Amino acid sequence: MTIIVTGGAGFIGSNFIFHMLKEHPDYRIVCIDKLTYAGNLSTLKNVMDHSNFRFVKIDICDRTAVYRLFEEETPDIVVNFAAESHVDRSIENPDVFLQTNIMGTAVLMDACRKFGIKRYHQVSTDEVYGDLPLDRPDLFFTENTPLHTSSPYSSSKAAADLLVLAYFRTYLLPVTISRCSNNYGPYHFPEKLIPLMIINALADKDLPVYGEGLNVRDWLYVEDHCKAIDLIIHKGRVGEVYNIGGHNEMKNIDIVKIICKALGKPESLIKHVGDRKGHDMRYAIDPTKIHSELGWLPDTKFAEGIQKTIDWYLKNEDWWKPIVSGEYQKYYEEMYGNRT
Ligand code: NAD
Ligand code: TDX
Repeated sequence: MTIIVTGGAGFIGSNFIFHMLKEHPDYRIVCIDKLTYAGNLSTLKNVMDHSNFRFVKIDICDRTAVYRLFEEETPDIVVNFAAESHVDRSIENPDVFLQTNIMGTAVLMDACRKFGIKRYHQVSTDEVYGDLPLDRPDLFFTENTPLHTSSPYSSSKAAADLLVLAYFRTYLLPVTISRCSNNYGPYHFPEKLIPLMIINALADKDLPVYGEGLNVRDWLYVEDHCKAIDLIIHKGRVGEVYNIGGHNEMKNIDIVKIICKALGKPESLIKHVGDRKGHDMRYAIDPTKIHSELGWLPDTKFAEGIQKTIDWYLKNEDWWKPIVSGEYQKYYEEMYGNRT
């Protein structure tokens, strides 16, 4: 079995590669990644020499390079994690989101049609459903919730999802889609809420909470997401969408306070800053389908997962220090410098 994993030098893709090499030692895993600012080869250093692993630097929008690789590798399965993934960046510059998230998905699926494939899996997000009101805790996203996006990022992911379903219906491409809630864990790029707060708190820097911090996200430990995708590509029904989430809704401000407490830092570091444009209020997944059809349930409780994550950042400064010292400084200054 050969699996192409796109975006495997990023946060979730790399965790998925580690999971698959451990759980399926006889599978060949081929990672393709453009190595954008979010892709980091040092993340993959422990598997680079693994006999069943290959890394190739490819942009998924580069049709010639993608076709050449498919011809060489004749993959059985493709799992597409590659994407521009940060909502704030999509608000500043939507263009690259449309290119990678939509056109890149089309190129990959065209390659799947041309060379044949057992399964194409699209890693999508709960953000395609838009948001839920804070005063209706009884409401959850199901797979039948209409797509109703807020940001250029979520719109590009929703467009890709529709394209994937169109390739299933029109060309009978054997596809599946998963829509997961917010992930956290090791190798999470420090532009995202949890790693940003851990790293700023460690340096006694301001902790920039957007608006009042009352927005709710439904957090899932990354390993549980990887297990769910492993199940879907083996046992999921083609043409189906599976929501992934563990009923772990939390307000942003509470997450930041938990991080302060765990690191012994004062809450006075918290600084309320200007809100994100079009900021989604609440995400909450109903995971009934994946639980009842595939038997998936998350294994890691938030209290355990956040401690493991904090410990990982404490022990792995050599991974994140080079990231936050380079281009990231410029990004941080532009994104947060004038945010009042
Ligand atoms: P990430 O930004 O950490 O990693 C993205 C990876 O894709 C990077 O390695 C980057 O170099 C690569 N990439 C970007 N453009 C590329 C291109 N044109 N060609 C090849 N590679 C390219 O993202 P992540 O958080 O690991 O998210 C992975 C996937 O999961 C995305 O599709 C995202 O939409 C989805 N998702 C993320 C979350 C979350 O909480 N992080 C939740 C649900 C779904
Ligand atoms: O500095 C910050 N301050 C802050 O208050 C940052 C970076 C974020 N926030 C808030 C915005 C959100 O309400 O925290 C919440 C989480 O923000 P992000 O970490 O940027 O994640 P989110 O926008 O929820 O999107 C994430 O989950 C769904 C991923 O980045 C997406 O790729 C995924 O699809």
